[in-house]
Amino acid sequence: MKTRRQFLHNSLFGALAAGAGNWWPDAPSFFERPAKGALPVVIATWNNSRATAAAWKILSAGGRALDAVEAGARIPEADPEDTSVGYGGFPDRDGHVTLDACIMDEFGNAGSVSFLEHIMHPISVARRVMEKTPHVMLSGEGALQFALKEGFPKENLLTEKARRAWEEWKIKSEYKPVINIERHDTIGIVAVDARQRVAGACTTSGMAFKMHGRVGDSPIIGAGMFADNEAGVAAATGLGELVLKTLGSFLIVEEIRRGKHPQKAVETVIKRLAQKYPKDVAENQVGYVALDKKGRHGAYSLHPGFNYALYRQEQNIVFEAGSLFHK
Ligand code: SD4
Repeated sequence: MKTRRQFLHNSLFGALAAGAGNWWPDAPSFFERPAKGALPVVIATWNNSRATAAAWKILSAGGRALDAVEAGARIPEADPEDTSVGYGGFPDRDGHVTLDACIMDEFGNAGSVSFLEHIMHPISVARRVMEKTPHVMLSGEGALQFALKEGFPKENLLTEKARRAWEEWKIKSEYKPVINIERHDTIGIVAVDARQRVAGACTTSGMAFKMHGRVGDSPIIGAGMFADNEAGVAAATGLGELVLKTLGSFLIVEEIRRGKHPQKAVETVIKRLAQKYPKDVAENQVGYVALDKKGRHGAYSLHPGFNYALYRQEQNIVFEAGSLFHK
């Protein structure tokens, strides 16, 4: 008869052996070394090359991917000309600028804020949620109270430009999202540092003139962004409702974990979206950026017009992404 100790030993050994298939061969990038010069690397949605430059400053000095993506995300957050992120973001249909953001580090820690008003840097509040609370997500008034307690200043984020756009929108009050008419939007920024640590951040004022209280994909871990140090990291932009329904960033990282190149992974997920929601994808844009642990990148969207900033090997370049549909 087996002793209890033998039984435990055998079960544990058996479970590890059986489970090995799940956490070893599925994560080839965990073992393979990146090509020389492939790291560090940072990629951001849209023409956010000032953000990738801020991130690169940290990465090229041997810094941590988490610090890099936070520094990058703070650039459009503070830019009054960027009408999709932070200060200067277009308000909801009641005139409130409400912000969503999330962040993840190489340990799988995550922090997020949604429906946050009056704070210029929601990405840094999300990081505080991650580091200073036992929670992942704070929302609305509670997120604001936490931010104020942490010393973030309360500010008016509605610029004159955004207020005028809202006044104009109110004339027709047409509640209809549009495919990226501007060449910038939500920033998703993801990085792998020189020590092969991954991190990601995503921050937005969400859909312009949305319903009051609407929260998109950007603060939702796995939808707007997802990072897993065994595989890679991905982030989304575009119509949050579509990203939410497919947990796109999570799915991309899982495809990478199964051995796909990040480019193939983002293409797979965009195709999945089109198969599942053929009507919705016709008139709406979604785009993704992704990196694997080896520093290889991917970017792809539903429609033409999506671009991304890639900083690697001392070069910061904005590229046009490929798309599933063509003009
Ligand atoms: C959202 N994906 O809130 C974000 C940002 C956005 O067009 O609306 N981009 O849905």
